[in-house]
Amino acid sequence: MSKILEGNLSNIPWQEKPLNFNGPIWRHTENPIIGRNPVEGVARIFNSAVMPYGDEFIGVFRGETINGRPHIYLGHSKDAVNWEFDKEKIQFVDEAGKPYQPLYAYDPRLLKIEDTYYIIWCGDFDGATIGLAKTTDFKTFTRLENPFLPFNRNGVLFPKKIDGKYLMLSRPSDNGHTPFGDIFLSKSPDLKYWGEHRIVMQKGGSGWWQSVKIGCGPAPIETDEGWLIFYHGVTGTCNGLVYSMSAAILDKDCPSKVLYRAGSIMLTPEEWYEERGFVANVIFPCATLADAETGRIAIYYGAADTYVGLAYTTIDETVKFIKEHNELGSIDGEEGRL
Ligand code: BMA
Repeated sequence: MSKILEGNLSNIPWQEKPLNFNGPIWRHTENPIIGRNPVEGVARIFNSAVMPYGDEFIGVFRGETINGRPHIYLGHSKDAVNWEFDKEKIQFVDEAGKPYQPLYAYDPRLLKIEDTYYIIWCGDFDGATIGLAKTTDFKTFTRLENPFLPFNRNGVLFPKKIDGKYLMLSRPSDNGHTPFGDIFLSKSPDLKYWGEHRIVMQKGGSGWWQSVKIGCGPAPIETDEGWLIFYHGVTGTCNGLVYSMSAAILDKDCPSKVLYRAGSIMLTPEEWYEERGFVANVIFPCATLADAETGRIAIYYGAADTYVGLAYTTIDETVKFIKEHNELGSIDGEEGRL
């Protein structure tokens, strides 16, 4: 039996694994939970992140506006399944309180470190890179310095400092649809100056599903095995890229070291809302809600760059799958300093 170390969340969405279903992750039966045209002026919501907030839930949502640019919208929910969205995108300010709006912002992640919530996204800085903002009340959103130079995507902060430092996973990339990409770790004493960069894991492996690139998904979950990360892996076909999801466990104290990594897919596009949409064949996880007491994990993922899907697993199912399919790449088990 494996354990999630923190956070009892008895009210997260949950459905039991269907009988005769063999996979480690099963879909919510009423998927997609967010359909097309969810808000006036927003054509699609996908690749989004949610968190508990008080007795309810809050989320930051990638809203693709009707002129094609993505921005981040705030959403509220009592049950984390049915969501209501603000009509206006989130308005960011700088540390002096002046408006400081990203030109675009996509694939947000959301997490809490100590008493502060952080939103991380991919935005413009003369090219795509990671944007970062903080809030304590979900009313004022203060943008911080951009952590990295372009080009970078899939920035994900750890929910806890290690040895007094903030940690961020990211995926250095290019100015297009990036035909490469590995996951790196960087550290910061203050969320402003980033360094001590390490490589965590590379694309590839004996399977082909993660042969083009990989990128971290939801914020890491602290477990008694180490840090559990769900991540996307991308393969190339003659009809374009296919995004699937799997998971790995990183060392508790030195998370650039991979302890176990599934060499096979946990969830891949199979349903109509994953195979059909603005970009077909995409499963792109950005958030989880986890309950330490029961070990239940609800996973939120973007489907076909068009919808939000919800899926379920447990810490035991996930750890068992990772260990049974364990396949470490050549540098995975190292600290990654090279
Ligand atoms: C990636 C990102 C994601 C998107 C995916 C599939 O490069 O832009 O936002 O879901 O491509 O189109």
